[in-house]
Amino acid sequence: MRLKTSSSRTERCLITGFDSFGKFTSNPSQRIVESLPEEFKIPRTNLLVEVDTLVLPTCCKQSWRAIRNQLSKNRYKSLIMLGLSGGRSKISLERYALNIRDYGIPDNNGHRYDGTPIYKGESEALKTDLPLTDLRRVLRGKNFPTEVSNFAGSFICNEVYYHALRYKEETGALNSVLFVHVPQPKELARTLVEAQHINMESAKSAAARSTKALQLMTECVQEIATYCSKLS
Ligand code: PCA
Repeated sequence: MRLKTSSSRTERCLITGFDSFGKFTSNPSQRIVESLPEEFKIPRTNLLVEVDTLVLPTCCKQSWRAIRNQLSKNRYKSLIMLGLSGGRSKISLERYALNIRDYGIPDNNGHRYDGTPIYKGESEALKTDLPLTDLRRVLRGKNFPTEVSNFAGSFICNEVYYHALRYKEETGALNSVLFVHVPQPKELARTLVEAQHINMESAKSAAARSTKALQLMTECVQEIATYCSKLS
């Protein structure tokens, strides 16, 4: 049940993850969205954030269709999309989406593209207007290992990001749009151990460390939703 006091202001946020794809048997972005609370209050404010989530099929057609359909149902202030980037060791705030489909592997429905535009004749790249270096400062200040990335790849994550930034430009409907690539929990755990992160002290086994890393990513996503919800 969603609770609301009369003096609180509510901001809606849509947060999406992807199902497993390619050689990956699970996708941390899915596990993160499944662990997020339905709503949370931002401390020391009267702001309540309502969180809707979607787990998207890793398919060029179905993924954006599902997001657009959900966007048409409610007035969202923020759209935060998550996806796995296998090779990374930190949480990446993506700055750009490219107008390109250049898949190294087929998507989950067998679609494959080799360097074709998503929208013919449109901008080569779109950029989020969120102040990413400030967001990174805030997140690092809370001990989340975060980086700004200038390349979201050329597969489905890049593609939904391009669609979403274009949708924001065309409709003006969203205040914030951001794509966040997350690492594998065990990679983030390694980063946290190397940084002697306080969260890792009590985790003795590799499995316990991965669980902690996943929890930390979920908290980080909540911080990103907080940041976006506070922006005017
Ligand atoms: N990562 C892929 C697609 C789904 C996901 O989680 C990507 O980076 O495009």
